[in-house]
Amino acid sequence: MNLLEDLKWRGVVYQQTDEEGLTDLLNQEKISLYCGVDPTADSMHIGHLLPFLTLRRFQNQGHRPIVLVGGATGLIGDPSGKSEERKLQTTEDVERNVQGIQGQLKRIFDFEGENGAIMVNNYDWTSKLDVVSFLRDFGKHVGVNYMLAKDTIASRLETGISFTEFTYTILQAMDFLHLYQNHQCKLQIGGSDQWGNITTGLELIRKMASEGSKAFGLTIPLVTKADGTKFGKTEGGAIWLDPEKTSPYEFYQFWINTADADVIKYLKYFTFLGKEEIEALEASIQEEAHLRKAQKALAEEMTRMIHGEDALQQAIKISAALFSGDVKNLTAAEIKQGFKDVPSYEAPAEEELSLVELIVAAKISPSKRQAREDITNGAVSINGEKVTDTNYVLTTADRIEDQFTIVRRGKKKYFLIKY
Ligand code: 383
Repeated sequence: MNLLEDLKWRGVVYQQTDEEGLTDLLNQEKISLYCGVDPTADSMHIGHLLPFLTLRRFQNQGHRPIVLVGGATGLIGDPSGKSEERKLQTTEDVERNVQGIQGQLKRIFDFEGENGAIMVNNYDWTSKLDVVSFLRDFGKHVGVNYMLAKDTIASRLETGISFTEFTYTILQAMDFLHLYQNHQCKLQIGGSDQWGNITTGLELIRKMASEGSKAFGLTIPLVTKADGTKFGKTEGGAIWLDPEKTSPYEFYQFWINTADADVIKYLKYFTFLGKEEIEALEASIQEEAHLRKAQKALAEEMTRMIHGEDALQQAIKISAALFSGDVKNLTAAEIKQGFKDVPSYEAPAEEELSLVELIVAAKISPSKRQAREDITNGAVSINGEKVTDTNYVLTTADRIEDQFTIVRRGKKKYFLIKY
């Protein structure tokens, strides 16, 4: 399977501007190609991953990826896919966000060697341009009627669009032209929402670059879920790549919880596992779905890729401890990750605390009577060990690293006591 065949098998090709031409080009030479992201937050989320992982697949086949962070475009705001005008970000916010996102992208690509990745920021060439040159050198080549016909602009004509956002597509087109002229970049890839911006770039290259110049665009489908809900969102919001925003354990849990109906598609989209491995996992869903081998493979590949091997092993350890109830060997750092969404209670400073009083104060049981009953029934455990003595007194020995006591009531209800 060559690269484009592999991409098609994975289902990551949505639209191409010239399929035959690109196929020929890739058969003939190793190219440079790019994908961009705007610094609208200080971290990317998993909605950004697919285009960049696709870019990485090109690198694995010897092509050179150019990773663009939009320090300039982030100050303007892409109207694509947005039904309302965006709020302008401050320059300080954008600068901070550029740093965060560049750090994450650095980990996805290989910057060494013959086809080492290049990281660029469009602020470097856009900010130097004066308004007269912009209008004369670039604006003159892009027809307003051509722009108005773009879905992303047309869809905003009723609700309104500022001149600022209207102009956005020209800025992205200037990037493609700049990279074409300075880095021989011949292909831009992006999500399907980027089709309009990518084709404006091709238009500008056709008009402004030297004769015989030719560039290409390829878009990647929107990631969907079989049940129709939005991919990448949980009750807690987006799944971020930043471990401070979404812990590696939560990240691992997100992928582990993928439905059988989606998991093969996601293995193809997001992992670098090959056809045979993925087909074997597909067979295991038919034959032994309860083992959830495909989900485990997906969660492991993704957590290792984004957070590294140690964080993956921690996530597996936390998941196993929470599943079995055997939580006593968790470290305080692991507890912080695994019990983020669990109700917690700030314990008073005393060294000794009566268990009955504590579980009432922490609202684990509604009354002292109920608390005693729960304890005698064997429904309460401390750090994974059942306690049936209603006179039990918690001491510092019950604190994990002096910071936490884990209380469980019933089979699955966890509470965290903090000191
Ligand atoms: C800016 C300047 C360029 C090329 C691209 C850009 C960014 C682009 C954009 N992309 C989205 C973003 O930044 O707004 N105008 O959030 C998302 N991308 C990728 C992919 C996606 C798109 O970063 O579909 C999802 O992740 O293209 O929504 O010269």
